[in-house]
Amino acid sequence: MNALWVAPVMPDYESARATFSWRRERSRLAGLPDGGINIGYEAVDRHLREGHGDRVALRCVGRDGSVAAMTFARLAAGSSRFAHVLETLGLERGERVFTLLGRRFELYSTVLGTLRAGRVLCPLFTAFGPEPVALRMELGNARALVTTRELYERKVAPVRPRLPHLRHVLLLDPGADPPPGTLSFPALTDAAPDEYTVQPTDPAEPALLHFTSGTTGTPKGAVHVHEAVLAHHVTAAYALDLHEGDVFWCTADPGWVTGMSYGIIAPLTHGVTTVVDEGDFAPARWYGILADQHVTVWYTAPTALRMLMRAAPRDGSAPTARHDLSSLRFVASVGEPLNPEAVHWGREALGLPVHDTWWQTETGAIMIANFAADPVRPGSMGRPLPGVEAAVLACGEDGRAAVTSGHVQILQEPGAQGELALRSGWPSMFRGYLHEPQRYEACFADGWYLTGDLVSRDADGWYWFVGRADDVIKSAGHLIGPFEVESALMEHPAVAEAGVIGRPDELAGTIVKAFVLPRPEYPPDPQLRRDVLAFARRRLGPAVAPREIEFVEDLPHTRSGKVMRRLLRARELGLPEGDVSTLEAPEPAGTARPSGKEP
Ligand code: 6R9
Repeated sequence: MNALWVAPVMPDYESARATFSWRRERSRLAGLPDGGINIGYEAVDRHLREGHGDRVALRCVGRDGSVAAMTFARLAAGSSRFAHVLETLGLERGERVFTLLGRRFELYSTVLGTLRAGRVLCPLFTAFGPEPVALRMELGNARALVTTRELYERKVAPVRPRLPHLRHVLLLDPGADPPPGTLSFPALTDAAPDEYTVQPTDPAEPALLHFTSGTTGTPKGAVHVHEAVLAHHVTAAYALDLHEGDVFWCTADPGWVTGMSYGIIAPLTHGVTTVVDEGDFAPARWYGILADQHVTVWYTAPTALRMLMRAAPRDGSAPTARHDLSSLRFVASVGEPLNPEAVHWGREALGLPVHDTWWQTETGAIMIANFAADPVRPGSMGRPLPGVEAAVLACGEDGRAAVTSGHVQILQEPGAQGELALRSGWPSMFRGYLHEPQRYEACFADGWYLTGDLVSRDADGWYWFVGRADDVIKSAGHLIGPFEVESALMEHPAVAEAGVIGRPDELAGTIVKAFVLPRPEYPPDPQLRRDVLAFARRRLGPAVAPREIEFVEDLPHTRSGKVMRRLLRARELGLPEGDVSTLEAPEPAGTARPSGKEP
């Protein structure tokens, strides 16, 4: 043993920031032998090149509790086969492969095979209904889809006529009588060679497409490029404290950006073991995984923590009394405000503080965090990571950063509230919204990316989340666009118009509530409410559909005809109504508008 060896020590925040440069960090990546950067290569090939193919990449925990370990070598072989399949099927570089899959080994081989082959991957939520699935595949021009038979039959087959460009549907479990127009994933991959050479990849080549929700219009397709992997890798070290030998568990759904950046990419680039839970949330199951898999670093969400808090045993005993959580070293949270109670609970129940991390689909990687080496400040999101420059910008009347002659105003005063902005130019910054260059441009001003979140910064530089500057709803960590929900509701024959808001909820943070103006011929009774709720759930899926519906006699509109969700929300919460100068005169009860859809 080398007597001079010392454990790597996390640098303190100030010195890490002072010496940081993205260009220098690039040496942490392996880089392709023939040039460029490829996410799939960094996640898989580099470990084989470095002689670590026999390390365990994934430990898949089945619904029945069975555990299957996959080495990096097996992951390389599985993803190589899928990369060959894409080429055999004739997919061109840059064309899009969609997944509608839960966490399982084939998800990893599909994602990594797609990235290694230079095709673009777009993950969808399995909790989406047919409507959100179809809309995203239409917008994203999906060429291939990998899913299961059950999900295909329920969510894709009914909308397939809308998807003429969807050439190949690969089913993991086609069965003896496969549905027409589908291919067998196992048959195709079994027949493919298990070695694949990643071609030179331009660091600025598109790699991932993630749909996220805005206030108006269709979902936004955020495009990410291969060099994003540098930010995935570096932030996992700084904000999640990932080190060689760790067992990492990220509970995020693979349809969400967190499930991709930190559920798949970042831990693999570090060569650590990732726990893949194929089952659903249940407190005993989760504690069991933490204990039995000897998880060392755990990345989860406030809603999950609140559910665990609620499930605490009545006798007041800590979960550590039943489950050995002694391997757990680091806990982090993302996606919604982390209430101080959850931080305190973590300290008491798990014996560790919970580190908050803030980021967005658009930022691709963690930007602000209770830095791994720092003591946690409960209630604060933390400070900008090394390589990230943040600011609080003064807002105008509309509640968004005010831009005057192309310039923004940075608020220096501690505690002042404004819009959170990030100096543009980090590697995982999104490079466009699909088909919407203007919407993309509108996110930037004066060299800053405007996040749409309201924050304040204290005298020591810690950031505190205040709320969103727009109407987008965050429920159980997932963004929901009110417009998408309103449009689906209005497809119901009884609905003349709808306005959708987020209502605070103890468990999910926020739930979706819809105010519905029924058509005059439909009496607004409990039966209609149940009917509209069920209709929305079928169309949108449980992740997006409203949980509550209130029938109203009119909805407040702006003079330009948009439903004033802000006012609905203020009324619901008993808040001051604020500026209502653009409010239109109320309509006579029951007057149906021709369409509440925006232009
Ligand atoms: C990764 C992810 C982004 C929005 C973001 C903000 C909210 C995320 C948060 C948080 C308070 C945190 N958000 N992290 N709010 N504290 N630590 O969540 O991406 O789904 O695009 O959502 O989520 O409002 O703007 P995405």
